[in-house]
Amino acid sequence: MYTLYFIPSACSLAVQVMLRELNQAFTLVNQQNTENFIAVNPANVVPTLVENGNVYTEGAAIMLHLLRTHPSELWPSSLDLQQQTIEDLMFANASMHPAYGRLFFATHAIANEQVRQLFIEEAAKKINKLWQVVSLRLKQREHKGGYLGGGIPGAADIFLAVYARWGAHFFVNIHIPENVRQMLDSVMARQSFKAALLAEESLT
Ligand SMILES: N[C@@H](CCC(=O)N[C@@H](CS)C(=O)NCC(=O)O)C(=O)O
Repeated sequence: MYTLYFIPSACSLAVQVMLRELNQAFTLVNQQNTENFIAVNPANVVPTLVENGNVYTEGAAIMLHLLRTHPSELWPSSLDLQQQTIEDLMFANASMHPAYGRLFFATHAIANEQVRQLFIEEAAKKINKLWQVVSLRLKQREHKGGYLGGGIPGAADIFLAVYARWGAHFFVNIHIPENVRQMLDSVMARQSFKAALLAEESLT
């Protein structure tokens, strides 16, 4: 059985949604209430997943581990589609996640209000460009279903839905194209996503 350390609304939410999509049992632990969490993950970040004494870190790597350990249509058999799945996952985790991360960084690290807002607006421009890339990828794959992962949300779709929620914390215009908005809304409307949010809430 898995143990997932989380911070409310953080990227760990995506791993919890994936565990639910794959019908895996898990215990949820709020990292903010965990003494000496650094002993579990020296990087002191979530998601951190533990199973049978093995500690798994790095959101994208955790997703790949789950996809390959628990066979489902979310992990395609063809090498080409696996490559696409990995590329989408890395795009979400290594491009979109850090782009949103700059908004949080500015909020915590820049004391001057004007400078902070300028920084946030610049960061939002980059985020908007990345959402355009998602929009293009979705258009190119329209015939396969409404998600990057095809007819069912894949790891990248789930991560993107989690990041998109973060925009509401900032006073800046983040433009999410309509076809992406629809995809994100479908992910958030899934039972797995709603249950994951409720589970976090109950431990917060
Ligand atoms: N490269 C890591 C980054 C994880 C990360 O930044 N997690 C954030 C939440 S989204 C976190 O734990 N922040 C708490 C902190 O930095 O103290 C990954 O992709 O898993």
